[in-house]
Amino acid sequence: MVSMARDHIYISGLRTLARIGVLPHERESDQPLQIDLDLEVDLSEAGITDALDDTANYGAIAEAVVDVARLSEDLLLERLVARIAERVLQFPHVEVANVTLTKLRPPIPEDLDSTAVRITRTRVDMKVSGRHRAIIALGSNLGDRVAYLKFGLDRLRNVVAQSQVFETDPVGGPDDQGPYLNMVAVIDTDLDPYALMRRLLSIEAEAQRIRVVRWGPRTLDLDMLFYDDLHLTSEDLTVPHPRFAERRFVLEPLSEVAPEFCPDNWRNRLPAYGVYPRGPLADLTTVELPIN
Ligand code: A4P
Ligand code: MG
Repeated sequence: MVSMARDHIYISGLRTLARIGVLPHERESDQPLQIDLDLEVDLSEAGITDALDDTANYGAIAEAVVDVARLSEDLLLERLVARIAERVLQFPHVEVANVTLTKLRPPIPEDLDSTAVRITRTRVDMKVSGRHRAIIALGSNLGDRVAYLKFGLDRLRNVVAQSQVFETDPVGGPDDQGPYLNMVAVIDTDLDPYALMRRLLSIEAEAQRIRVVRWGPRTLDLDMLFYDDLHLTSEDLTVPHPRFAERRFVLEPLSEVAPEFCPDNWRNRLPAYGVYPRGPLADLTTVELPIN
């Protein structure tokens, strides 16, 4: 079974002075705090592109977090730590923020080293969601096709709607190609269309690495059908996908999640060929499905 990679960026031992606390003397002078961040970020793209835009910039995050603490007038660590998490989640690519906030010299008589609070917040908790909506077609005709579709959906993240799975006769390509499983997913994303295309290609590359098949058909094909209402034609990317309107294996699942994007009268206009509904992906566990 394919598992989802969770990557981390750590920012440890970030120290600053801040006005925090409920006691009278704590309201009058700053005291030392330590901030430790454990951020979940998808680093697979930056691992390929070597581009700072494809990761979370830890220098900028550290600076922003220290600013939040320095300007604090909060009474409780709980309040300040929540505001720090919120600020961190505003940075692109950060999916989950684990934030520990430590009072290095807590004003209590007992003999102790420090006191700390630790919280975990996600983009969903903070209602920071992608500002764009994209529709992705998934296809697989090699190996454990169900597992590849599940892997693709896992890695796409922020899936807001998904069609059922269709088993479909291959269109074009070599004669001896096996049947495909096809489906369509609607996702929220904060990536621009080019970055999203790079993400799709890197997910495809990861899927192909799972089973070593040389020169074989694809384990996972991810096509960007739509990105908001954008129309774009360039060397690397054409949106809407140039061939979506001619393909029953795309339109059947698309009609379940976004019928408004299907061309008029497509069911009557397109030649009939094998597209067989197989039910929701979550219900499919078989490695290879029969064609009928
Ligand atoms: N590219 C440009 N625009 C896009 C876009 N909107 N979405 C570029 C995805 N890719 C886009 O794609 C080649 C390049 O197209 C990418 O590097 C990207 O920069 P690819 O996926 O490597 O090429 P491909 O998929 O082998 O070729 P093509 O012509 O795109 O094929 P399709 O359209 O993806 O069709 N039969 C059934 N039953 N089910 C299928 O899923 N799929 C195909 C492949 C053929 N027959 C099928 C199925
Ligand atoms: Mg393709």
